[in-house]
Amino acid sequence: MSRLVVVSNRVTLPAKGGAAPAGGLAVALQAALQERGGIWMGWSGKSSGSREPEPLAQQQHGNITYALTDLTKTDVEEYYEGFANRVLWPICHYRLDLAEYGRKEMAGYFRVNRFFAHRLAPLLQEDDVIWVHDYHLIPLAAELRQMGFKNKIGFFLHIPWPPADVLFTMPVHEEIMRGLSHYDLVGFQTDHDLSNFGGGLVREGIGEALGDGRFTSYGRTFRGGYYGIGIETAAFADFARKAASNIMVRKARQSIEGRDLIIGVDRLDYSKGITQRIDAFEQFVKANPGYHNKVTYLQITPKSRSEVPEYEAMQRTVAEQAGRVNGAMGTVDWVPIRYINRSIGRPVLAGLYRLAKIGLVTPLRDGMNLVAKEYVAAQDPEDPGVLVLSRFAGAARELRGALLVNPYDIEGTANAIARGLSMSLEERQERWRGMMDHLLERDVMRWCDDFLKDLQA
Ligand code: GDG
Repeated sequence: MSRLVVVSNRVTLPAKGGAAPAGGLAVALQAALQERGGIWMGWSGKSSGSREPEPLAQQQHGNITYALTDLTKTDVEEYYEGFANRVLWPICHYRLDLAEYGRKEMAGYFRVNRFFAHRLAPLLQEDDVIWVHDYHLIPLAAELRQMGFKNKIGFFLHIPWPPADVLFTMPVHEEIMRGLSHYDLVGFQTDHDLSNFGGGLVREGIGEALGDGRFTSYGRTFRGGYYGIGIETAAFADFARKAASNIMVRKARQSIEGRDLIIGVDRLDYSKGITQRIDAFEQFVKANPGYHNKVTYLQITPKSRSEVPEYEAMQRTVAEQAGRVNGAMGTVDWVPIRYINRSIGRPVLAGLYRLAKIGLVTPLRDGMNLVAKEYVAAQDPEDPGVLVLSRFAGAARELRGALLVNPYDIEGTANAIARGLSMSLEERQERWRGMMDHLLERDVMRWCDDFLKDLQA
């Protein structure tokens, strides 16, 4: 089997004591590489003022060699904060209104991709299979091809791919589409994203769909497919069962004192629909006075991308909103919303998922959403909770046993919460079983195997 080389913007070194890091990409890739062995290359997260890069730092952990490169402050501002997070992220999440174009940032994005290619090149062997991850690195294959590399190179996009009408508002859409054509395989999370990609290509006359998942554009032929990312289902289920005796989880159980727990877990991001979700919870409590003092909504929201102004503003908005709802609805012995604005440990998270009667996962747009899958995997088969899931998450195309909601429809989401809390045990078990079977079959290793099999074919 050929050696695997994974490239992603950030490389997350394994946490001490085997604890998994926050962030879906890191959780999935560590599991995949550990099994196969290989190199994981990316940005160290460090930036310096100097133009001269330090030598590429390498570390070995188990089967994985981690190769880390530093970037300059300008690189980070232009490539990462500027183009990746203020153009590609909002555009791919259908937020034209939030995209901020600047020539400097666009040039920086392509420049840093070239830099990545030059850093990676000395590590590559002729028959390595290269797997590039996510929107930060779309032009990487084109750069490697220009340097003469003929290796199999695959690309997987973790976030949604928008329809042409949205994508083509971006001044450099042509370069981005051309960049994708240099891969041998371009993978998306869902059939929906793939059809947005193929549809855009054909409609704008820059390529053709040859059938059988093959496309041709810019003089190259490549394959497109969809590979919904999974989790380590069996391990996570086991982890959650054991977490029930975790001291923090026991404290949490005591502190909710027989009330029903509703849980939301998201990086602080406008794509996750957190403000709409708090509105929906408020609406649910208002419309169901019987639940006053009978329910606790726990929202765990680690800070994210605080250097980007929209994220900084959102941090204030969510904190104020949770405070306002608690002020208006709380009583001397009841705090309706518990809002935690930092990351919590993975065992505690797993135990809290299992404790919660409702997993409330309502992004406005999401590539997949691993929280939805983790919530299902963590449930007690004898008494499972209900997943309330946005129809605009990739996960909604797989988890048919969820109560699907439109997160923009506040009353609809409030009604789904009420329906979930009063659902019979029999219906909960039936819905859960179907979802769990799916997650066991299509776990993260299967995702990895399917993608690599198609890439190597
Ligand atoms: C991108 C795409 C796609 C969250 N808070 C804590 C914590 N987490 C962990 C969760 C989960 C991960 O972070 C979040 O993954 P998601 O998939 O929900 O979302 P993104 O970070 O936006 O990921 C997404 C994913 O890539 C994979 O392809 O599904 O659509 O946007 O694993 O558990 N973990 C801990 N404490 C926290 O407070 N320990």
